[in-house]
Order: sequence, then C-alpha cells, then structure tokens
Amino acid sequence: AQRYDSIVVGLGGMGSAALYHLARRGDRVLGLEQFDIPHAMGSSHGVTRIIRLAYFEHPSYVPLLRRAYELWRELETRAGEPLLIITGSIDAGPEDGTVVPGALRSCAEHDLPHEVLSAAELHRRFPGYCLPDDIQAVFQPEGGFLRSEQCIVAHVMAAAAHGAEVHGREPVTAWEALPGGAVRVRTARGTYEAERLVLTAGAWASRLVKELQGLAVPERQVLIWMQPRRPELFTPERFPVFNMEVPEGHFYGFPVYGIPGFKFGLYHHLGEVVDPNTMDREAFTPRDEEVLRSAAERYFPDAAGPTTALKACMFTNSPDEHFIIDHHPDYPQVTVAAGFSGHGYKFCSVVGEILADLSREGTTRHDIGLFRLDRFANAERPAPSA
Ligand code: PYC
Repeated sequence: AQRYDSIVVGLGGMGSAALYHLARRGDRVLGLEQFDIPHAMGSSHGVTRIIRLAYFEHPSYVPLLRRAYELWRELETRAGEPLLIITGSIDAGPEDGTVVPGALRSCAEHDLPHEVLSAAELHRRFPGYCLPDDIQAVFQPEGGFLRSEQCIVAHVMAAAAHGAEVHGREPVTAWEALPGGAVRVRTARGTYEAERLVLTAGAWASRLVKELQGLAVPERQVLIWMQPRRPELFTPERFPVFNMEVPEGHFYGFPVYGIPGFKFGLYHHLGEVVDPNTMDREAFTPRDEEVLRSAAERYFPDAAGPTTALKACMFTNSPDEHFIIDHHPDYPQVTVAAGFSGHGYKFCSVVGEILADLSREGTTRHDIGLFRLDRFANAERPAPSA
C-alpha cells in the first residue's frame, strides 16, 4: 500500500480545508473524494453560503468565526480571487424569539458592531425587505457570503501547491486502525496507509463511523432562486444576507449572485431524513416550491418572480445542532468532523485548522468544548438515518 502521513476522506467544504492545513504544515497527505471536486451531491453546492458574526446559535461560536474570517481572507489572497463577499447580515424575528435575542447575546458578549432596526427602518434602509411590524432586525455590517464551490477549489489547489495528492471519483469502501497505530484505507481503486486519518464525509459520516449513527443524520433541504421583479433591490450592495424567524418557519436568503435569481431557503427542519446514496437530487414536489414561494411572496414581494432554479442539498444534523469535532472514541489517530447541522460551511476554514491541530498535535488552542462527541454518550439517540 502507498504510505502517507495523513489521509483525508471527503473533500467537500471541511475536508478540502483540512487537506490544505495538513499539507501546509508539511504532512504528506492524500485527499480522497468519492465524487468530482467540487460536486453537487452533498452540502457545499449552490454557489453561496452565509457568513455572519452575530451568531444567534451560541456566543461561543464567535471566536471561531473571527478566526474563520481571517483564514478565508488569507485563502482569498492565495487564490487571487474574491471568495468572501461582504453584504452585511440581518437576523430578524420577534423580540422574544430565538434569532434576535441570540444575535444580541453574541453582540453583547463579544462587543460586535450592530444596529437594531424596526421593520420600517429595515425597509427604508434595504427596501427589498418587507417584514411585518412585530419583527425586529439586527444588522451586522460584517455579514456576507462565501462562494462555496470556489472555496473548495481554492483550498484543494492550495493544498496541492503544498504537495497534497488529490483523488476524485474514488469512494472509500473501508478503513481500519492497524495494530501499530497507523490506519489503512481501502477504496474502489486501491489501498493506502497513513499515520493518521481525518474523516470529513458530510452526509456519509455515519457510514464510515458507526459511532455517529443517529448523531449525524442527513436531511433533505430545498432551495429556490426567483427572478426579482425589482432586481435593483436585490444586488449584493443593497441587500444583506439574512436569517429570519417568522410564523411560517426560519428562512434565509441572499442577494442575486452567480445564478440569476434571489436565493431563498428554509433553515428549519421538515424532518425529511434521507439516504444520501439514493436521494433524488432532481425530483421536486409542488409543495417544495410552494413552502418557499409563499413565504418569499409575503416577506420579499419584489423578489418573488418566476422560479429560475431549484436545488436540493442536505443538512447533516446532530441532535443538538452543534457540530461534532473530536477524535474517534477508540482511535486517537482518527479525527472526525460531522453533524454541521446546516450552519457549518462558514466555519470550514477554521475547522480545517482545528482538524490539522487535532490530527497532528492531539489538541487545539481553539475552544471546541461544545463539539465533543461524548456529550451524547448517555443521550437517547434518534433513529439512524435511512
Ligand atoms: O448559517 O446562516 C446560516 C444558515 C442559513 C441556512 C442554513 N444555514
């Protein structure tokens, strides 16, 4: 078998970043991806991903976000093209909901620049937004979006420039820890060995690590792009990215970029657990479109013109929707990242750094206490994915 210092399985958002950080630190590293690089089968396609600092999910994500921003900017410089586009971000919802109080808590704990706007003020400032009077908005000037597929390309190219070997279209069929502490990985094309293994398989995580069954559960998500009726209101200069909590659900969206339409999705669980190997990425029901279109017509009426695109992707949900980043419970030479629960992409750059830390040093300076796998040790597990 060919021998490496480390092997990364899965070169989506997280794995491509891990590959880069391992290669940059001098590892002879092999990256294995079952599909093309990049591809549209997992959780990193669809042109854009939100990045925002006033993190309503938990204030302890904010230091990681600050480092993620730094690393994205570094990658952008290396790549020589824009990867992170600043538009500002809106976190909107009722004053006593989850999103607005959560965003304000992060702003307060981390002294983040922000403004609280009424729905009317929000409309005056960014006229694409037509939210009802009982909704408040936290505007954070550093929010924006990442060009998600381009970020993967940039990480993989930077890794390759540091000597990483990159294999696409090579599914892993099995891996094992060897008695001396190394690992062996078998694929459809060959067998490889390494000192260390990093598993970043996204929706396929629980197929490679049985301990993740029921803890990293793939869920189908549908996104719509609509041709704006007033395109001038939905440009990156005039329309911040948003998360919005309203009675119909928790939605998110972007200015027009890359695809000719206003991108709008549901960051909310409809409970469509799927098998990533058999999910039909091209089949959409009338309800898929209607759930999104009806909310867009109500809250962004100038954006909700004809559908220009529909895409399906997956969230891989952990039970508490916080990430899982840890050593394998039985094999310290194996590092696992999974369960990014629909809000992980923006962290790829810093997660790559953390995975390289854990894999090479066994520890990291970043606070990842929230992401330990053993927090679920005594929890009742939801049913494993289909
Ligand atoms: O992290 O802003 C986000 C997000 C929106 C929808 C899914 N994730």
